[in-house]
Amino acid sequence: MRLYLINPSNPLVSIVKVKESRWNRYRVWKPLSLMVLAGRTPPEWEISIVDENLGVPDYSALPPPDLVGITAFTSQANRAYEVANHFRRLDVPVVMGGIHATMCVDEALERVDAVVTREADGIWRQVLEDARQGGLKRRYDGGFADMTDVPLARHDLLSRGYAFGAVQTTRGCPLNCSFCSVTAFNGAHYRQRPIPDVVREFQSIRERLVLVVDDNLIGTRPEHIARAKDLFRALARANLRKEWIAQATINFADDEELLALAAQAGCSGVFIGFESPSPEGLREYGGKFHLLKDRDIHASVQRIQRHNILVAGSFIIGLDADEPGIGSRIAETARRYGVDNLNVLFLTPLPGTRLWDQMKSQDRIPLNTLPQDWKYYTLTYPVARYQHLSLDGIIQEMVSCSETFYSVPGIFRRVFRSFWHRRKPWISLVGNLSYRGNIRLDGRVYAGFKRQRGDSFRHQSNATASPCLHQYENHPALS
Ligand code: B12
Ligand code: SF4
Repeated sequence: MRLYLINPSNPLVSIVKVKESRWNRYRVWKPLSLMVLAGRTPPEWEISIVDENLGVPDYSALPPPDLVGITAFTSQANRAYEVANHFRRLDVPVVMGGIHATMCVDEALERVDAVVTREADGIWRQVLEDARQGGLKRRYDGGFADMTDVPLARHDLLSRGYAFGAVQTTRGCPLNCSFCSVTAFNGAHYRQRPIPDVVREFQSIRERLVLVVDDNLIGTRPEHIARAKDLFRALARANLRKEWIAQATINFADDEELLALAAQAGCSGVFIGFESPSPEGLREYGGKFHLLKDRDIHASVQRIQRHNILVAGSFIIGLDADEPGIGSRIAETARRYGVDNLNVLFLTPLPGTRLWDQMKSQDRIPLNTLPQDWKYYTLTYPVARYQHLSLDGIIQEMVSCSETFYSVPGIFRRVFRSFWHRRKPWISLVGNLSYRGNIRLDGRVYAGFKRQRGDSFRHQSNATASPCLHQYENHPALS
């Protein structure tokens, strides 16, 4: 039995940029979901993982499979349906899973043979068995996986072309920020994989650099932090000779032992979501409000950096509190915090989030020709109507933010600082140049976006109901 597991490209994101800027090799990441599914697939299936972000193959030249599994974030949904259509025309059954199919079940069911909602670890073998017997059901629900039952991902199946390997150690997030899909998808309960499994999986990764995909590697409660310390001790003992980066909340800075253990375990950088430079902005959307308010963030960032760990700060532009001037305000705030890299994203109503419901009810989502418009839901396009910023205005704020933070003197200052403190100046340089290189590309991309979709922002929408279901918003795990 032959199985293709496909990660569809989003032509508007990395694929174009990878070709245009070689630094972006460091920003293409492995589709871990498919490697995890492969780890749960019985040996009678011959598996190929296709990551279209590295190049779209000529599917008709490949041997026809018995089953196709497609993953998709919302931004990839449109391409996912094109790929599904290709295989269904050949009578090959197509199963779709992942975040988008979960949040938009009905839309996906119209375009594929079966949908698996939520985490598929526990149900994937059943899906394969049904497919083998020709009895695929229309819909499966994996629920929340038992973390002792998450298989070791098949890292051997995607071994070339990436700068980073990928691993997951926890799922779920209790903070439930209104713009984020994680709590709705993975639940509010913070679940941790057994440490020996994580160490074994790290050992099976060939790349020296690894992305830990957890939404928050350290968690927020004392027992989470204690587990993170145990994990770091185990990774350090295993002497992996790897460097890894992860996402964490700012409370990472509050425990010197945690920081020291993370550094010993190979942590070389963390992404931290600061979301907004203003308390009003934070209060508006943040489950993180209480972690950030009244904190000396510059001192917290410095404490992390003292352990030779780079800090990339992430902000959102387009909150209701954001007024003209927000772009340079974010750049200035990030400079003041002393972060090594800055990543700013447009506030985007993703299906299944509270923000989606709110903006939808206020008729603030003009990009609603679905599924076609999903390709713009990359957080790098302004897809909504923003309270105090027009389409041109918000784009201008984004450009001015990038130009201010990634100015040549700004880059020089940060890289020199990393060099002076012996804090991975090369990584800092590559990161900064990669972002700077994208400013020019982004300008072209925004111009194209305005040409193609600018009109939608000028009329009030007459949208019909969205095909997305929000069936998990009242799930017990969220209460
Ligand atoms: C790592 C990551 C990335 C990596 C992507 C690596 C990759 N190629 O997969 C990078 C940094 C590149 C990235 C980029 C983006 N990301 Co991202 N990312 C994540 C993160 C943190 C973890 C994903 C992961 O690897 N999980 C581990 C695997 C094992 O879990 P999983 O993917 O959920 O897979 C399980 C199930 O979903 C299911 N499943 C998944 N696929 C399939 C397929 C089949 C056939 C079946 C049966 C089951 C199945 O089974 C798996 C095992 O249980 C998630 C947050 C999260 N918790 O999901 C956000 C998340 C997926 N990203 C998100 C977003 C918005 C983006 C961006 C659009 C925005 C941006 N600019 O950063 C871009 C999109 C790029 C693109 N290609 O279009 C949103 C997606 C929301 C949505 N509705 O689409 C999430 C949920 C975060 C959030 N804040 O809401 N991301
Ligand atoms: S803390 Fe991060 S993962 Fe958790 S809900 Fe907020 S944005 Fe999402």
